[in-house]
Amino acid sequence: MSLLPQRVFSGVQPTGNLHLGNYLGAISRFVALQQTHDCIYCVVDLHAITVPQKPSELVANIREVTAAFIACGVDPKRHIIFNQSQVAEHAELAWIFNCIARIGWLNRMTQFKEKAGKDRENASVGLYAYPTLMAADILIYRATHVPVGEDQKQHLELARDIAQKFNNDFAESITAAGHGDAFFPLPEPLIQGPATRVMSLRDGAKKMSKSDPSDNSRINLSDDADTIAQKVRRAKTDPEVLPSETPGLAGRPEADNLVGIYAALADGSKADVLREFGGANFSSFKGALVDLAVAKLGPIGADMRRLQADPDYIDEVLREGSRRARVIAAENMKAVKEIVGFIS
Ligand code: AQP
Repeated sequence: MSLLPQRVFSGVQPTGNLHLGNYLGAISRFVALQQTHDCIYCVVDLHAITVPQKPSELVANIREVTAAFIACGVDPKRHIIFNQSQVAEHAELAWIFNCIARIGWLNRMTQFKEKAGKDRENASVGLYAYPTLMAADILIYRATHVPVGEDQKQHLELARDIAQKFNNDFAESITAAGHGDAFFPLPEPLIQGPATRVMSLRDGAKKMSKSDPSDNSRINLSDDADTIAQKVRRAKTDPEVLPSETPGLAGRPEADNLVGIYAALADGSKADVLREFGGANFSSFKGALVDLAVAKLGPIGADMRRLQADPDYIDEVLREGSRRARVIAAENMKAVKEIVGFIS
């Protein structure tokens, strides 16, 4: 294997309603990894148009995600923040990966099945091919680690399969071009912490999601303190008190979810939370959760609003990040073209 430096890549779709799940499952992890890795964080706008988007809303949503990255603590000077459509190599490599990935592999993707629903014939080709573009997003930087929520695990496995098949199919050419016996690393998912799958506040069996028609199902990063308090107080629970140990959360999805959210916001574990709140009823636990959520998310929301009021600054961050991303992507794309046998 060639020895590649460790590099982190991840992305968030600019599809509006950025929520606590996106923060705890992904963006808060992005922030932590900055201390130990070179990081590239992408606003994946090409993915957003796999379902219809209004152009004016898409522009605002791209700026919202960028503002969220910065407000949560990603440093655009030390690391790279950019939007995907400014680096054409993502789409270029995705085409090559469309020719590597097998239809049978894509047919197994559960996110496509869920998002396309019953009207599958009418879903866009882009929605179906989404995972090959995601593999290209990661591998165009030869990234080694990808922080994501639980729901992206299957897509990451597909990215690894694509990298492996590319390395196998072109093994001779890879070696001849001086890249050792593998050009792409097999990217590792980093699915970490007590809130890798934050559930809806209205239904403990459903993932908290941007597209849930009920705004009460999620805490948006843009919610003010009163709204956060109202949503937490109205969150579905069960009639029991909180258990003192984690096995007591089994079969209690809503309780498990709120305890996981508290643990992640407090930078602790579910066991820590239950040590403190075991035996408490939900009204007192929810009171503590409101205080913690407002203390953590309030400043992020305020900073996002401040940043979004200065679109020129945000656009400059994206331009500069894209310029730096393009340097890495162009070099890797040049090597891929040589490996595949294109003249350039
Ligand atoms: N509920 C969640 N819990 C933990 N992590 C989550 N992520 C999303 N939802 C949760 C993680 O956030 C990152 C960015 O997600 P995305 O913007 O690419 O899109 P998504 O997963 O499709 O987000 P939604 O909210 O679920 O959107 P819709 O409603 O359109 O399906 C990813 O790392 C994801 O794992």
